[in-house]
Amino acid sequence: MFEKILIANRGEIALRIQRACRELGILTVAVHSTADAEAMHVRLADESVCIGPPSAKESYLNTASILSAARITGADAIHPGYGFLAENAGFAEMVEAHGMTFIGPSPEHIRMMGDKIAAKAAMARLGVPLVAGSDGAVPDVAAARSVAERIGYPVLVKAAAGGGGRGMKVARAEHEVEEAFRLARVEARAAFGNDAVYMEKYLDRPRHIELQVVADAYGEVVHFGERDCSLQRRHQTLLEEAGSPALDATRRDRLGETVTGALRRLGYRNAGTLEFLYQDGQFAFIEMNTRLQVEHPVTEMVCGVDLVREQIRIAAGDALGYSQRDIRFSGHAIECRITAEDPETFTPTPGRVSLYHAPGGLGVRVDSALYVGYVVPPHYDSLVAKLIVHAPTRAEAIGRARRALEEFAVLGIKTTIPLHQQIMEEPSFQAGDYTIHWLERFVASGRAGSGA
Ligand code: MV4
Repeated sequence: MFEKILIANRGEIALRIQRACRELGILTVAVHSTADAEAMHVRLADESVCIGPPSAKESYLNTASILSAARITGADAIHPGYGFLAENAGFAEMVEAHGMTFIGPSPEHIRMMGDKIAAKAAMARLGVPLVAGSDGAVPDVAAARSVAERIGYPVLVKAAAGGGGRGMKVARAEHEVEEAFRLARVEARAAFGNDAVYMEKYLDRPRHIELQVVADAYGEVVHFGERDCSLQRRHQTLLEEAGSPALDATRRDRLGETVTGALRRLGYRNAGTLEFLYQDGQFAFIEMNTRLQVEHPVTEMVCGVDLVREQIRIAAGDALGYSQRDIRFSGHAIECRITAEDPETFTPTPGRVSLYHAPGGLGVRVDSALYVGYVVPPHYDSLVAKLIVHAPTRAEAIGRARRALEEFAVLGIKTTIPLHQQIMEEPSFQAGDYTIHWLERFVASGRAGSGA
């Protein structure tokens, strides 16, 4: 097992990884920008190294600085968390070239899944269902027209290097294809330096459901069920659930079997998440994330597993030591992402936290790096806390979330806590009746306002 892990991240996820390390008896090294000198992840680590100025590019994305920090402190592995360098295949290679272990998949698999065309081709070959679309990259407008003709309108043009919605354009009829194709290409080139695009049939009211997988270095692959991440606005997820209100155990098992079989044949290792669109009872694979995700705690609560511990054990060469039939799903979990934003306008509100009181009690978990007197810096993601509730049924989980949100006190900055409280009161949310468009409409309806 490793003796010392450098955690190349900040905030709640850096703390989350430190906690797993400590329980495994592993020392931790925090890295931080000058803006994060007083941050909780620095205070709680065994050692810390300043790696640069506030801008992420010069600190948390500064590979040279992070690798030297690892060298100097004698770390034998690096955990990247999510975001920043988590899906950077070149960084994973550099870590290994410096004689350390990257806690994640192989650089080859990170690179493959970063190219959405390659990822889809691999999954198609392995029997995972896809949306109807182009067979690989679409070279020009004429080819785009003929794909659209074959699959039917509306269609989406997507960037191969995309994700998060950038470089994605819809065409609802033939006269819109040329513009969609050109805009997607231009946006993709500007955002990713790669203008390859592909096409899919546009699904108009899908849910976003993802499957958590974990694989060891010896071919054992298991899944820990699905998460429903449909409640999002402008590609930022606000709330996640495990399991999905739209699935039953039979559908989950069937999808899980297809996916674990595929990843076994691919030789995938460590944790990963396959993203699907789910509409009219059909799954369509869209992307695979080769990292630990923000919303991993809902899976941990329903499966009773420590996913970060599993990532570390696998990277150290441990066998999983259990198989799919040992995994049980118990109850329902909901995560509310609490960000330092105005709950009505979504404008970031960095500043000093003057009071902080986290909820507790049965089935309540809070992952946060906040404390009284902490100043939320303006330079990074605005996520400041995750409230995770777990209960025997979904209705009880909603009741528990309501109670916990009421107890939660964060003063000095605005947060999205009131918005979460309003969502919990909405009958269609309570019924589990929502798609990826639900939150946008809820916010537009004014029911998310302060007067509701
Ligand atoms: C789609 C889609 C509808 N049809 N693909 C958005 C970002 C990227 N991760 C995939 N995305 C979508 N792909 C087809 N064929 C709708 C979306 C989409 C979406 C997907 C998941 C979560 C939130 C979303 C918000 C808007 C659009």
